[in-house]
Amino acid sequence: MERTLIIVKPDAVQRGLIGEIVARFERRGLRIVGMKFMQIDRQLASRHYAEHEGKGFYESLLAYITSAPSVVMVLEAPNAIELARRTIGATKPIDSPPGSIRGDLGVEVGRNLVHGSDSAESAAREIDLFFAPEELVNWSRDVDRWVFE
Ligand code: DAT
Ligand code: MG
Repeated sequence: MERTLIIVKPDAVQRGLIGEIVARFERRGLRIVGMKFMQIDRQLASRHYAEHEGKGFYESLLAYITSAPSVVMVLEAPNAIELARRTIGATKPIDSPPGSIRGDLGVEVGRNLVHGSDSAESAAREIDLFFAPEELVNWSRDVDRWVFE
């Protein structure tokens, strides 16, 4: 089992797309083990996006992610990180195929709706940033045997 951190970003929340986006991960079969509604502050945002510090888009990225509430969640499945990244699409909506979240719902890279961890190391780091261990629920679904082999 693998875990990944997903953020339904402020533009998606403002556009009323929380349900649409969560439903895509749910329908795909990923199991939700943590979820919260929060406004990310600058300190947390700068830690989350530390790898992008110094890049041209860094300041606008922090302004965007802190501008309004987000939904942050941890999803679980075999290969959850790659599954979620493919469900999300490419970084730029214009490069994202129809059927992906960014390909169906997005226009601009600075309003790309959703974040997903890009590696096992990032996932561990990001989950630890956003969730205390007791906020994550270890559980199984009755349907798991029809989703996971
Ligand atoms: P991803 O969100 O697909 O993992 P990333 O980690 O490379 O992409 O970048 C984080 C966010 O920063 C991305 O979702 C949008 C923004 N961003 C990335 N590259 C950008 C660029 N060239 N111009 C503007 N914003 C960019
Ligand atoms: Mg990234």
